[in-house]
Amino acid sequence: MALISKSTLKKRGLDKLKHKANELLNRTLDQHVTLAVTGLSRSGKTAFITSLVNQLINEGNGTKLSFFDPVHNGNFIAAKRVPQKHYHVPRFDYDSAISALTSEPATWPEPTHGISELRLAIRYQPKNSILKYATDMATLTLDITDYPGEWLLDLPMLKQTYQEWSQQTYSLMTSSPRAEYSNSFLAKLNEIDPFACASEELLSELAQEYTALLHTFRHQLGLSVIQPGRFILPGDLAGAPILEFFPFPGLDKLDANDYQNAPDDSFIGMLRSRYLEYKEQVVRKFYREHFLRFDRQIVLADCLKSLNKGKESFADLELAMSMILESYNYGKSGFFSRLFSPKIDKLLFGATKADHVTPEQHGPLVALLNQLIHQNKQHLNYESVQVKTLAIASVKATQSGMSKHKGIDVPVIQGQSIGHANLEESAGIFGQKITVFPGAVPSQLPNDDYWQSNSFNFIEFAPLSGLNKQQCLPHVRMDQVLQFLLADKMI
Ligand SMILES: Nc1nc2c(ncn2[C@@H]2O[C@H](COP(=O)(O)OP(=O)(O)OP(=O)(O)O)[C@@H](O)[C@H]2O)c(=O)[nH]1
Ligand SMILES: [Mg+2]
Repeated sequence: MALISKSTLKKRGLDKLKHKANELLNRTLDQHVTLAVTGLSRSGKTAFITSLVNQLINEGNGTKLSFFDPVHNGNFIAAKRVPQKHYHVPRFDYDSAISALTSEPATWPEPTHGISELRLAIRYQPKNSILKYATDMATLTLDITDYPGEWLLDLPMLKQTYQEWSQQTYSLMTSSPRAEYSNSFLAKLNEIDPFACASEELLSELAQEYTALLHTFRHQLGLSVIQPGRFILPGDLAGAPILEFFPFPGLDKLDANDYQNAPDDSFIGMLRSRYLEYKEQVVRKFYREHFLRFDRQIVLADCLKSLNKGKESFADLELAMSMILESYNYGKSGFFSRLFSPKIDKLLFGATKADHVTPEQHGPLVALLNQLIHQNKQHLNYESVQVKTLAIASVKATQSGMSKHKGIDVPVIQGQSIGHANLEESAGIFGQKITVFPGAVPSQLPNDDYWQSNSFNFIEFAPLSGLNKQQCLPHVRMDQVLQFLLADKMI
């Protein structure tokens, strides 16, 4: 048996001690950010997270993150996926999304329907902070959560009684463009005696009809104000009786005492108690279990699709944005601060799919999104939440250039069409490589004159072909997104 000298033993002991000290140091020095990504359905959340992860894990492989200081200054080392923190939350399916985008032919990732999570460990070399004296490699743990913006639309319900919510929803359902679709449902409700003993079967049937209407508002009319948000994106609550209620007309005309004393098994009693239960078990629970954990938030908005759908769709997006922003409006006097105390310190608004318009339209697109969030944004600034707005394309699907039209140079984009946002106009352009000037984005909230004299030619494009998993996806301003959301944690 070989003898180990005293000095070797001493050295081993010292190494062990050093390793332990380093480990301890790293544990205390390591940074952590919980980043939440939200936006209404189809706003581009999955594409965004996929691109963000792809840019970070492939850094160095043809990456173009010039505006992200850790990369620009050379202190970014590497990023990798690591097991997520919360095992009860579904995993964000990066592999399927990146496989779709890099397959031949390339396709967009499938729609998702609830909350999901992914964790990245980002290694970097501290250069400026106090960390540089202690260690030459630190880790930023980034937890990313994807959740539907529709869930934020429910927040205002927390301060409404069932009666108030019914009245507000009823007035939406009896105005254009919802009225035409809601008439027959509302006529059925008018036939019901609110104090009669409730039939669970009928309640469930009517709730399904109401849910179908919400789907029509969202997908056919392109509207954004959908309440309750879980009805169209139920997650694991699909089919649960807590999602079986709906607004009831004429509650303001009932005798207040009769309404208050309506028994729990009456029609109105049952609707009311499910509404209260929904607020407690679904809305409040989401804020308590998830929202309060978030450090930073990006809200994605597809302004172009709403512009393309027309005046009513755009007005509805405006209303939805103001409802969503209530969740961030938690200054000292805000309604939200009385319920919860969130800790978000940076809030980014992204106008997505900016590659659908020519580059000189990005300025107006940002200006337009700024207008949409204007009032709230000022309030948030005042309350020291740092806010920024950017026009981005998570996965750039077009090339931009110039083309001659009647002897004049016009900016154009080129890509492979997968259809037109207005379905009836899709025929004939499917799968074709097309070159278009899709239209000018108004930099102000559009007025009636705009809607009469302008049209927007928004075409959906397939992802570019020939993309590779080990390379960075083409993008617009994802580096600026990373700079705003992460750079200050990596100095
Ligand atoms: N051209 C272009 N299209 C995009 C981009 N991001 C998203 N899209 C389009 O928008 C669609 C929806 O994107 P997703 O990322 O699935 O949106 P989502 O918000 O996750 O949608 P849900 O999961 O249904 O809520 C895609 O299928 C693409 O057609 C982008 O950067 N550029
Ligand atoms: Mg999704």
